[in-house]
Amino acid sequence: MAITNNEEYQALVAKLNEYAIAYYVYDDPLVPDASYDRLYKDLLDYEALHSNEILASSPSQKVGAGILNTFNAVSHRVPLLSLGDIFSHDELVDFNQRVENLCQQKNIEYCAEVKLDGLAVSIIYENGVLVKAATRGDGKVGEDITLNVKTIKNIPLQLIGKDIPSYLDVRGEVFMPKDGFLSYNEYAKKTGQKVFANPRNGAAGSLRQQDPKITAKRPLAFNAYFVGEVIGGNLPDTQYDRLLALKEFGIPVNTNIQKVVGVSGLAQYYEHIGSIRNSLNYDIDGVVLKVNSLAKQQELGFTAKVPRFAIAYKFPPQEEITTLKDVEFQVGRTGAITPVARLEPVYVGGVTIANATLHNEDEIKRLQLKIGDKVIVRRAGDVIPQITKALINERNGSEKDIVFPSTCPCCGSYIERVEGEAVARCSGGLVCQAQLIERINHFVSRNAMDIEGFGSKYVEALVNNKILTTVADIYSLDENTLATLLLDDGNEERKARLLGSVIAKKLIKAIEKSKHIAFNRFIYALGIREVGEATAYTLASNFKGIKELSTASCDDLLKLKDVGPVVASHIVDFFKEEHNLAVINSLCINEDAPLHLIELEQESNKNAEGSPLLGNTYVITGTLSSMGRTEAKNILQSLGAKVASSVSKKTTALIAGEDGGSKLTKATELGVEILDEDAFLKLIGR
Ligand code: D41
Repeated sequence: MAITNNEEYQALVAKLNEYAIAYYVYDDPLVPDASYDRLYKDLLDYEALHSNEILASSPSQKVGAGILNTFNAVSHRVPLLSLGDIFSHDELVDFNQRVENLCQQKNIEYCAEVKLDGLAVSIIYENGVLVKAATRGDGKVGEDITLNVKTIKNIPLQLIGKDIPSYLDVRGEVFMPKDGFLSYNEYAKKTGQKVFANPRNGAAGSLRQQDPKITAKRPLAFNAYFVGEVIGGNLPDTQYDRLLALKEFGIPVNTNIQKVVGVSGLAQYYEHIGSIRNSLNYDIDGVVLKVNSLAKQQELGFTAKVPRFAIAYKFPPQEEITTLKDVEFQVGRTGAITPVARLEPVYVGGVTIANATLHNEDEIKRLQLKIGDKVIVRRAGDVIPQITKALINERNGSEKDIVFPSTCPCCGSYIERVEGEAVARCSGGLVCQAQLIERINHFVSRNAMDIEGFGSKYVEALVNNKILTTVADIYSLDENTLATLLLDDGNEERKARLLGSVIAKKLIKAIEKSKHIAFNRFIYALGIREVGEATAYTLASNFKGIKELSTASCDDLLKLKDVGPVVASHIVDFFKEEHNLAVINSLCINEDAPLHLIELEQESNKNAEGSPLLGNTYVITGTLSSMGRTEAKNILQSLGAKVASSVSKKTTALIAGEDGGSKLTKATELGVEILDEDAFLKLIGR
């Protein structure tokens, strides 16, 4: 029964949407699959001939249209809050007590929900049509994932029912059901694609696709749990009834929601959900408890980040017993040597675990671990699995000691362990390949050498192709090498692409620009352990150049304020290492060295009155783009100023980064001088 005109077409779209809601949301199909398929084919036939009439709410739009090159930022009109969490009955009692006190009422009614382990999203419907969907992001600004969300089967593109609001912001969780996760992984294994470690990663990875057609093929689902904002219509005034109202509109809501009263009701719900947890077709990591009355919710309000009217009551982490087969040692990107446990694979909370981190040598000693031991592994949500206990009584005598290596498994350099520190590190500094990418990333970063456009993607490619073997190699890069370098842009669907000559030109220019650099920035760029920007600044203000600094003794360094014995020894050790010196020589000492370091005014030359900022008091607010607030505070203090946390009449000036907030208002009221970031940088002589 082919359709012939737009009126019939619109009716068919509405009908198919209703069928889809009955099937996916109510789990109660109105027609057999074959009938749906026939009607759907009619729809496609019509759309093929009338592409200008295709409705945004047509089910055909669910297969994934368009391509996302980047995910645009979306500002949430009403922020997406996070949830506070609790782990025990005592904390539950406290939570309820607080609510009772603030509402001055006993026997509070709650809406109890399962806590889905997925990703929070906001979906906007205007006059019943899905127009926008965004990730939570930082709560204020998320990413536009509309095209991807539209492909999720149980999300209606068009709402049904009466009294549909003109504007509706639905909050909920996108997740990957367990059955879909398992069958997707089967398929991925067969076709040589990446398998997901758990359903949550599956959901995250699928939502982050740039091609919605890929998202469309992933088994995702959505459950609504809150109304962020509503205009028009008349939604009920309790959380529970609102969720039912959403369901009336065709929006999927979890079936395990329940109204309960008081601590006993909450505790019973928690126990009940805990007991059916494994039989559910989705991962949950606890329950979410919300004061049911919206009026009370408003009365209770929010703390800085989380609502007072709701809490996540999490389940304890899950544990299993398995065997420790071996321990291997990995070199991290910062040189940290981490022991990794290889385990007899074991199923814990729906995920097979074959590896666990052991953190460091102390942890191995604390656990009294031996290879061959039976161990307890624990998985807590998304956290890396851990070994919590060795079952020492179960030993049979064949267990072997774990031997910590004395040299780096990557570069063979000596492994150092600083007294009082748990982490062992490769001393290979600027030469160890395992650390190189991280080192170069830091070296080129904004507050260091500030080589603009030198993204980590390029660094990785250049290191992997052995074009960069130390940071010094940056200055012998040429445009051709860069331009012809094959780069994988990380998109799983696209082939590696050529780094265009445009980017290469820009990069060469940026590298050129970095050749004249203030000494303090260069020191910071070297990535000496625990030498941040403030310490680098102190060093540059007390040593004329790299030669003076590199030959300074611990005693020389200890004379400087805010250089303690640990930092001093890191600095001395760094300049003792010959590999490091060779790199520094070729960067700025040898005759043809590329860098020209700009000397800072020396502390010893500054006027006898001491620092120019002595006696001044500053307050810092907002986000500075050139450094963190702590860094800014350290620098001000190193110049003799005080840094206070709130604005008063005594404040010399307020240093205001982006998004200043209430301190900015206060300073304006009090007539306190306000310095923007540029003025601040000038003040500290940058
Ligand atoms: O199932 C969930 N993961 C869930 C998350 C839920 N059932 N309810 C939630 N309610 C909220 C408030 C009360 C703040 C609207 C939440 C979340 N928030 C949430 N999820 C991630 C961040 C916040």
